[in-house]
Amino acid sequence: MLTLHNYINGAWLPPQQQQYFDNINPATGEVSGNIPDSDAADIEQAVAAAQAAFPQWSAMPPDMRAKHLLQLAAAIEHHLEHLAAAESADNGKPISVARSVDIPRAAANFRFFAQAVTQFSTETHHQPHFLNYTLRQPIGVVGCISPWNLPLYLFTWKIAPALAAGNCVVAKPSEITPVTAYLLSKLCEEVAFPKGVLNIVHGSGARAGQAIVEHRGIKAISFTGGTATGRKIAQTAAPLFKKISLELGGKNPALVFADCDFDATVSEITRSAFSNQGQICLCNSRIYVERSIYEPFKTAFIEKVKKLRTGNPALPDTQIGAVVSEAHRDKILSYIALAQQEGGQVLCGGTTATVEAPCQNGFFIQPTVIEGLTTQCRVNQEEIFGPVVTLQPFDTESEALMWANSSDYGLAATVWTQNLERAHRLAETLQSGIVWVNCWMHRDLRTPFGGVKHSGVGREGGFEALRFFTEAKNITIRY
Ligand code: TXE
Repeated sequence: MLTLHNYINGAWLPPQQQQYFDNINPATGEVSGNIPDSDAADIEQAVAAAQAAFPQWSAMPPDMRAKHLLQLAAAIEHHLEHLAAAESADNGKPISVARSVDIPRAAANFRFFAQAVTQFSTETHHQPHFLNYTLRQPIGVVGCISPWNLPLYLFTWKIAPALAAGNCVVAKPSEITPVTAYLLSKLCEEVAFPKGVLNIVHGSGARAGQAIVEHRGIKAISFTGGTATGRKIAQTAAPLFKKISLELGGKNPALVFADCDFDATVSEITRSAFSNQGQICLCNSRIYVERSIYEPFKTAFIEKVKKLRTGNPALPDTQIGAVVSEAHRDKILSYIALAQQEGGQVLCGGTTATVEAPCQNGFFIQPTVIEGLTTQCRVNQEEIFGPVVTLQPFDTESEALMWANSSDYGLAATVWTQNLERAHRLAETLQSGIVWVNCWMHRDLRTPFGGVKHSGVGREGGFEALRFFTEAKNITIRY
């Protein structure tokens, strides 16, 4: 049993109200620890620590700040095995995924933004006798709120640019998967990270999260999570004139054309549909296939999906682990039931999966493929965020495009074709922040990352993130 503490001003503190809730291991259903149920008083303490640390941290030359971030990156790499095991146990994801994706990416986030800030430059604009230049100054104390699907990966994706840009941070990981954020606080001590610069407070969204968004000393909020939560955060932050960056849900289409590289496409779509049990905002959940290859695609895809190994996430050859919680499992199952009511046929999966001890009470769902639904039905419009995808045949490119765009979401779309003109045409017209052609989730940390429509506001990644976490100040000199 691991009892977590808040990390404030370089010290580990219990929540002031001394209240905790249970942390549940989703693969076993058992209680694995206690999580502080922090409230506004704990956030107040964290903000005070961050404000006190700000003058020194923000005045530090970028390469010195970078040095501290690089030390954290190295510490994450040094403890990769321990962090990966903790992430897998906390989230239910296969250990192989935590080891090869989540934890390496957390280190890469710190390393990338450490380097980026040393290359971050500002603009000058010249007129006769006047020189305008722009300062990009850190905002002050900022709030970072992250979700449970890629816990340390997304937590550090926000914290790293915020710190690199010279801000001090009050951060809250998801209360469903808080352990690796807690372990990160231990690494801060190991590398003598300056006290008060990064403060990590644990607790629920309604109490601790809401207190971060409401606190007047916190000048910007970077959030990743559900669209409904994003709306609530925007409502709270707008009258306080806070900067916000919201990375929200997705209902991502895959457009598969008859001229695609068939085998590679079937393999990649299996990955894009079911990686991390479908719990990545970038996963493809609506798969549109050109009618002439619909039947062969369906057969090959189902065959591949049936071969995915669902099991104990701690075992090295498991490909599909547990979904994150009992409540989330039930939500996903309710969408599978809804699909049947809406006229869909389940081609594979469709129920919970039985996994042997010690995972007999865990929250497992078989990878599920459904056909026979219309684009407009709820299952094809609402984010399920689990191992459930739909297949639908299309006749023309314009029909596929119309269906792809007929969603409130617009995060990431994929296009599978060997026709270069078509690829460019669709890349331009898909309503989506990201379009991948013949690939999925290929990430370059320098690129803008984020969605349109209900998938979010603002962009993360590269200099976009450093711009978000700074205020531009224009200075004009007459000479
Ligand atoms: O996320 P929440 P939930 C989607 C997915 C999922 C749904 C709900 O469809 O089923 O969202 O998931 C904090 N003020 N995504 O409820 O609530 C919360 O404590 C401030 C997509 O688990 O959005 C956590 O740290 N903070 C997504 C974080 O917000 C608040 C990944 C995210 O939790 C808050 C996860 C409040 N009022 C879920 N309420 C993606 N885009 O990748 C909650 N939080």
